[in-house]
Amino acid sequence: MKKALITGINGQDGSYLSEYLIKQGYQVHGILRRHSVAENQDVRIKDMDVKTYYGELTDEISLFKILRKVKPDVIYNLAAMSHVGISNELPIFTVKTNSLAVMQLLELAKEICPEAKIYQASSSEMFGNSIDKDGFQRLSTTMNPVSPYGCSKVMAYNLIRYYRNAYNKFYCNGILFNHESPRRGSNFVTNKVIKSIVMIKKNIIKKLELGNLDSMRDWGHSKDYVRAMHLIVNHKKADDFVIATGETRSVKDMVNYVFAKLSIPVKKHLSINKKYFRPEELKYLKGDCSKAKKILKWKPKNNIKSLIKIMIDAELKRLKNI
Ligand code: G4F
Repeated sequence: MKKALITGINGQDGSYLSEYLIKQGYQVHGILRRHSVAENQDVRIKDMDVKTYYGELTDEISLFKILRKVKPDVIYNLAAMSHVGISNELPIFTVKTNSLAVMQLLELAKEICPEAKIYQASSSEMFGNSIDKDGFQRLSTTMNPVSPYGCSKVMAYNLIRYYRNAYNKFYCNGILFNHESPRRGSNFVTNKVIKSIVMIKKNIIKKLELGNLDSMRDWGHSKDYVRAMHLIVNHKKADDFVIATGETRSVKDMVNYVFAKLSIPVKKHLSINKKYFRPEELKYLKGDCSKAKKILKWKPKNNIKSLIKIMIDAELKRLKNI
């Protein structure tokens, strides 16, 4: 049985990837960060057949011990300080976790499991406000990040490419555009909007407070994107790929759509709070995933409308069960 090690296994992507890899016949191992609320420690993976270890990417000793114990065939590095807004409050921690820790991981893997393939969770946030003339971002688009998070991910992206070339390793980047699901953290905009509007519908809360409504995002479903991760790692050549839907919508359109779907008037229930604005906003993302379509034969099964439906239904079900 092949062994996969997932950092960030209890995250949205880590949990979907675990399910997917188990179905593909992998033995799945994962690193769990200690959480002060014990119930939240492994909340997304608690019923899955995975082996977990307490660890922390910035704690190189824990990483060393886990790599030596598991000796993985493939490592999916999904752990990160993943909230762009919060990276402005925690810039040093963001860089330690998202960049320096990746270098530690690469150095340790080189010594302990030199044959292991590595997948790095790279991000469309790396492009910042660069857009090609045709309105897309792709591998050749200049990286011009506009947040500590974006900067930290550019470093990790380059480290993967450097180690791949310098040491002839099977290390790859998936540049994933925004991807959501019912398992998304509720401080990311899609899940915040959907949870709040469903709760307004149920008379549990009265208002939804948001920040910048003008930014545009290319939103896909996390389940589709973990499928792409596996394809990237199993392609015959180590390479980097953009994973996106190729469609973009403004936050405002997404919010209006969810309000309309639940037949609630927007004006009465939506307000803007400056505290959710970022020092510099990434205004527009639309990914060109034609390389993944052509080479990996990957394409997303969901679009923004099917994704929103899945997320609304899941939230309605969750509220019914509590
Ligand atoms: O949902 P978001 O927080 O996602 P963001 O910043 O695009 O980052 C996500 O996608 C990246 C890929 O491009 C990942 F790398 C990253 O880890 C993360 O998964 O915000 C989306 C947009 C932003 O423009 C934000 O300013 O929504 C805007 N927004 C407006 N009001 C808000 C809010 N975002 C959040 N989180 N909360 C608000 O109240």
